[in-house]
Amino acid sequence: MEPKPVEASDREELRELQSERLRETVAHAYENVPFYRETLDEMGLSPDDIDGVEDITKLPMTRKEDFRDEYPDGLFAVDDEEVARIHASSGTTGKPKIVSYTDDDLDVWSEVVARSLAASGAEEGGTVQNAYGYGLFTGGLGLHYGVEELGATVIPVGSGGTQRQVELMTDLESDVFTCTPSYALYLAETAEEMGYDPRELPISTIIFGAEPCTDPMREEIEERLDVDGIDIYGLSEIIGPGVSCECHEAQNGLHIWEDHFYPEVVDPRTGEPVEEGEEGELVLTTLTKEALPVLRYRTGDLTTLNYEECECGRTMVRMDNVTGRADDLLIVRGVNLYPSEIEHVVLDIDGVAPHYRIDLDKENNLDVMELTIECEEDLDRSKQSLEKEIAERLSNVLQFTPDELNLVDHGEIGRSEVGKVQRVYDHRN
Ligand code: DLL
Repeated sequence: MEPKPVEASDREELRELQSERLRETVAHAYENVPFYRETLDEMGLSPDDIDGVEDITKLPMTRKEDFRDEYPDGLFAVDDEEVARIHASSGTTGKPKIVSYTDDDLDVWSEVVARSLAASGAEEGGTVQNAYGYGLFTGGLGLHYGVEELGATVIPVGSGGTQRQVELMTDLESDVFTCTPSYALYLAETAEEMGYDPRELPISTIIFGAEPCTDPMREEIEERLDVDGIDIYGLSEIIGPGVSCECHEAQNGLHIWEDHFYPEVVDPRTGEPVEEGEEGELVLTTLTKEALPVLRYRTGDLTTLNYEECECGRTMVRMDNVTGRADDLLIVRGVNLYPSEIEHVVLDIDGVAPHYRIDLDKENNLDVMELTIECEEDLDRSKQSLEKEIAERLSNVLQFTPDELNLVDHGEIGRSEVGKVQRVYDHRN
């Protein structure tokens, strides 16, 4: 499907629209959210000081802790009667972040997810099988209403029940499957165990998100299931899935729907904007949210913005796929490492299956890291040679060798059918 006109806006016109919406958002937040009013007052800033997006860096940043401190509804900008829906995002610790939507917010959400689906190649009249969890998690219902908005058929299976997923997609000829990247691999394994050839399943596109997916992992998904793997990104605090999505034409960066979300990239240590094209932490401002306007939200996600024209015709900026978060950084005996860097090196090696876990511990006050990796089912080389290659590559590329490297057989690392995959287990505290 052709992009909607707004997706291919003239960038000057887009900037004007963003500026107008930013002014409205700041005024709305100031008038209706005591947290923002107090913060702006303390900074000696009035909404009138914000003329347009060029002034955005004057505004305060919002952090995850602010959601926790204002739990449950301190950041809401509308009365209870106007809230049409609540979702929540659970962190590993503490209270969940509660997020809310008015009817208009839900319309915007459906619209941006429908755009994402269209960008992925999904079509009106097609069939989308949705395997994101329904409930407080934004994945299930977020995708669901986007599919309806697109005019496709949604099969609301939700997460888990993998054999049933396989049977349903075969019987109902689903074209598109939506799930986390780790679940896409689990689907392939389950289909194989059931006697299907995963490449022969009817789905031609998998729209994956909610957790990081490195390039080798994406290749594995595309190869094993013979699909286009399309990355969709989003977070509850901003709206849910549908902040940005790849187009199937380029599959090279996720178009951010900039008429609703204003992106910046900052240095995660200082919060200062980075040079254009440099990597840093994504900061997002909502431009149209009513129930929960959010100014300059520190997402924690690391990315780069690319303003070059895209072959699909969309002019909206592309963000690099997110393979790490600023707080994912592992510091092991002073060496800084991201789990995604390890994944990148390891999954590129022949014989390695895309399942691994990292365990961190302390021994005699020293950090120790144990890396456990699964071998492919039909491993056609010796485990010793594989182990040697993994250790050498890690040492060459990352100047790092795990204290313990375990190669285990296919299926030995637990799979999770629901929720987000966990690969790092830090037992140090
Ligand atoms: O995960 C929303 C979502 C649902 C996105 C379904 C895509 C598909 P939260 O549970 O609030 O919302 O988690 C948001 O998940 O800050 C990222 O760290 C991570 N994340 C989301 N999408 C991606 C992605 C949903 N495509 C947090 N790649 C975000 C990497 C992602 N990380």
